[in-house]
Amino acid sequence: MLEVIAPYLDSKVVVCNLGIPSKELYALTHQSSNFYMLGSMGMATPIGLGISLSTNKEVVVIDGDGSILMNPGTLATAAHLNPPHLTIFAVDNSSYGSTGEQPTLTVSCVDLALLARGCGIPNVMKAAGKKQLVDAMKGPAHGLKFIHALALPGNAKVPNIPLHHLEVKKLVMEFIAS
Ligand SMILES: Cc1ncc(C[n+]2csc(CCOP(=O)(O)OP(=O)(O)O)c2C)c(N)n1
Repeated sequence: MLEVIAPYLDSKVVVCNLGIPSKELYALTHQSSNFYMLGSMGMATPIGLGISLSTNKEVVVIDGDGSILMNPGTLATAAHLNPPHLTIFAVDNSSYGSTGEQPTLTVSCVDLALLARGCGIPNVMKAAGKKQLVDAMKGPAHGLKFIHALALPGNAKVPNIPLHHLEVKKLVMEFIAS
């Protein structure tokens, strides 16, 4: 799935969920503005929100269903603060993919798009398949966006990221300040 949206991440600050998604993003399309989350499950969207409130640059958060469900109140905070250049791309593979594909509650009772709408996020899109994912990434140009991206469970085989976390932080901060 990330390979479909990779062309739309160019020159944006990208805050990526921990585990396999970050490794996949690094392997696909590394850039100095990619913040690869390490360890802090549930913190990709809060960190992306904080960054988007302090810069005019476009910010994309790549989050996961398990992580969002750990910290769902952040969606309400994002809606309330309503930063104009933030996209939350929620990869919903209905599982904690990075730790062995244990099912999350999106299998049974939670619809992340409805959750985002209920929290007050103005632009909420559900996307499955290449065309819908691309359309969702392309527009609308302005305003807080939440893309509920439906994915099948299963991980790409990707190596570890050969960067120290402090180096990652430094590069992202330099990009934001540039
Ligand atoms: C507080 C905390 N609990 C558990 C973990 C272990 N952990 C790391 S990634 C992950 C799964 C994340 O699932 P999801 O957000 O759905 O993303 P996916 O891996 O499926 O892409 C878990 C449970 C952690 N890092 N921190």
